[in-house]
Amino acid sequence: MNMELSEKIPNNVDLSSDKRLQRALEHWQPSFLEWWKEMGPERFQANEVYLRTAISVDSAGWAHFDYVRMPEYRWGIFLAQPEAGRTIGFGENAGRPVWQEVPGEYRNALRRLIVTQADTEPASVEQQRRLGATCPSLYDLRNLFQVNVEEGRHLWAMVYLLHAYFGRDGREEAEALLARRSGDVDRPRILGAFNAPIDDWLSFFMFTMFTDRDGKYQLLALAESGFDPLSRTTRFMLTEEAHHMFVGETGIRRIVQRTCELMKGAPENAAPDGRVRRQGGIDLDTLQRYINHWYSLSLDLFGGEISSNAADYFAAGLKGRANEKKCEDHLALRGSYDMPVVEGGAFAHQEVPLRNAMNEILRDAYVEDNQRGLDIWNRTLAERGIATRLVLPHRGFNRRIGIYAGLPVTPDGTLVPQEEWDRRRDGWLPSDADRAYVSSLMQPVYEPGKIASWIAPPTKGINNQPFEFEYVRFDRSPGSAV
Ligand code: BYC
Repeated sequence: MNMELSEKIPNNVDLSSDKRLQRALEHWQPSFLEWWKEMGPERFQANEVYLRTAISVDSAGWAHFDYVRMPEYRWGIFLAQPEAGRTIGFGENAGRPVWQEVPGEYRNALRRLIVTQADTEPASVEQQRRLGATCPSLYDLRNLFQVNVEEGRHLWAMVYLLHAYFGRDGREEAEALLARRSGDVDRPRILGAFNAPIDDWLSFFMFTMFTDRDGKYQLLALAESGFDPLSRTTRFMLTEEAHHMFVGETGIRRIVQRTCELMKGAPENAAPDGRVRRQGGIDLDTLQRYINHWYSLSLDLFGGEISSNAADYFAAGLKGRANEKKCEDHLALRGSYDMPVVEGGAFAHQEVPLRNAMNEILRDAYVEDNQRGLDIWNRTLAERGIATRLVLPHRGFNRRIGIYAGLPVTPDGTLVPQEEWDRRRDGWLPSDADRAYVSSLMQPVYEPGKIASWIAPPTKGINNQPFEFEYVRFDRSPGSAV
């Protein structure tokens, strides 16, 4: 499987042997670039950015680092190596050879899964397009752009599948992916969490921690797919996704570290918030409210707890569990899922057939993974002698999708009267005042080696470069714009 890196569209799918497909994608490419220039990062398209680019799909070192102007990034089509003799791993078709073409009876379901996944990629770039104006350091600015170009590449990955396997309606879907806009009333992005702008860096780090992690779990489930091209493309996407969560997890950890420094000397957590804010930091209460918001929003992205769609996807062998190989019963016909449901105003238990609980099983793995991140942040607090701990709110808190949607559940999982929930809301979720405060902190720092007041520098830089490295080059001549 050669990497064709010098081609107009870099790829490892031997694109030049299929002239029709190559032409169709070369036709889509200028539309993509137009979209990128219109909806991609504002202002920084001409700057050279120290980015990594895929040069091989092997697990050992696929990344090549160099200065690139974003519109010249080598977006391409890269699939993980095929596994010889791979068979479908779960559902009614388990044990049969994987599909190399779309099976007719699953065409609509597969297209829908691919389009939903694809739609999130450009949506996130659109949401984040203004963040460059307020970056806390050049290191962070570079990480933002790395995330953005890779989301662009993930769009390419899905568009390749649509073009190569879904004929005319695939091509139409690919066009539509460039026509929808995050937050647009008439043509919004498909999933809720991808329609609100991300205008401050605290939200960006929360997004890359919690929302990108949903991406990880959806990709893990699709990597199990019996449709082999989908499995192979998502497997490679996962290698890129890891950096996005690193950005979120370490970003928040650095904020926690800075907050601890500002709390130093405060009697054990005694009303430290005023003190932290007075020094230009982000207090732990505010951090907790942002966690509550972004975590609950991201939980919604897994779909309903009890879902016949998910059961159908599983039965067909299209979308599995994360790491299906480690599960015992690949038919998922035995046993049931003990689902906490709300009945008559109180929590009760319902036995749900396993296949109908697939969204929830995936969400379970996601929750556990998030907890590992919180444990790391809490270690930072403990090591610095701070007694407060950051926590994940209850799954029923602040939900808009699924069986808990709209229920007045508190972060600790108590059902309270709606008016009480409304009254206490600003203690649990970012208030207008919180947002205004966080927004007031967002002053850009573009000098190498400098950093904003509310976040600590990273312990090491990118690709063994120091923090002081010029990760984004500016024309510093007098009179030049950024
Ligand atoms: N918002 O059975 P249900 C990422 C709809 S993120 C709006 O509960 P299902 C990334 C649903 O369409 C990962 N609508 O749900 C992260 C259905 O509509 P119909 C993206 C929603 O179908 C950061 C109805 O409710 N990947 O990669 O089992 C940066 C009932 O459906 C929502 C994927 O999403 C919602 N949140 O599951 C960049 C993977 N949830 O049929 C990138 C592909 C549900 O009544 N998608 N609905 O009209 C899927 O696997 C599934 O479509 C979902 C929903 C998990 C999203």
